[in-house]
Amino acid sequence: MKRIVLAAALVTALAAALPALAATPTYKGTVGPGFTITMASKPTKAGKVRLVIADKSNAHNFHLTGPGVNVKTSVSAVSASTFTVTLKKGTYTFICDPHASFMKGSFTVK
Ligand SMILES: [Cu+2]
Repeated sequence: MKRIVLAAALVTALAAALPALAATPTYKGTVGPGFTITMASKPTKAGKVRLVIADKSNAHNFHLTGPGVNVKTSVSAVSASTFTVTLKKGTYTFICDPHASFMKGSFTVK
């Protein structure tokens, strides 16, 4: 009987932990192939997020900076990259480094 209670407790603990692991929200960013840089949707809450970046040009990159975060793709490569970052309260900016004056965007985390 004790064993059954223990097993039930373990299942309950796993069931509680799994959704938390699976719940890392994913956000998609795209740069290129033209002179565009976008995020399909933007994070608004602090915490861990997964960024899936499609860098579709060898003339542009996707560079995200903000509190505690500085990740980027290569300018010279066409790539698909995934970054897991922890966002804090503040403003984050994503740019293409060679064309930062006009290829840019931002979002604010509260
Ligand atoms: Cu660019």
